[in-house]
Amino acid sequence: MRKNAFIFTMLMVASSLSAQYQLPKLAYSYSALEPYIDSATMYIHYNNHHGAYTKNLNDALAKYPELQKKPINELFANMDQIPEDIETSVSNNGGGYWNHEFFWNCMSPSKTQPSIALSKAITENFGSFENFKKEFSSAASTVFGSGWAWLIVTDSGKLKIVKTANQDNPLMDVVADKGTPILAIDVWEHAYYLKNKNVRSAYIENFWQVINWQFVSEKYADAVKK
Ligand code: MN3
Repeated sequence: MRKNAFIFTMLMVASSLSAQYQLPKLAYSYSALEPYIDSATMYIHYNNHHGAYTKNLNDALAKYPELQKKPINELFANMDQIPEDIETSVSNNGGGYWNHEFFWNCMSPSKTQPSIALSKAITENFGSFENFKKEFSSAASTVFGSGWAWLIVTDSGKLKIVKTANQDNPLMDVVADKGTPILAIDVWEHAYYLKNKNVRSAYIENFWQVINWQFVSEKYADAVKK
């Protein structure tokens, strides 16, 4: 593992010299979310999966310096302006790059609580926190195949639970339910198969134990300010 990690790091350093996007640092160790999220899954998910999305995004954009310079949110908001030959790569790898950084930030080994403003919004939109938990878990368990479940703030400032396929996200203008993400769960099998095998519901239940409510509350505050 150590030798591989070293080689991987050197490869990332080499490829990042001319590249805009770099694998963002994790705020906690691979084992920090144990026993809810296991360290083997964290290691592979972060280094291999997130690492590959980052590298492939840079490779796709290498041909188009003008796109390389744009903030990724701008690319997501104007997917029809992406050249056809890299359109799929930008949604898969650009999405994979952004979604995973967001997802790591949605989790924390520290116990946190939703802010008063977010708690109030959850009760207003979903009736109760328990009901919100039920609806979010149900969305996450019913994503067919690979994808994500999200809690977003819509343009009208409402909270909404939505799902996306593959690495699409609610910032992309091509998805059905657009908005500002404030919470996400990755329900690709690579996110849970090592620990939970085919039992996605066990993984979802564990996710509730590690949600970084401080981060989610900050995202909520930013989104309603807009
Ligand atoms: Mn993933």
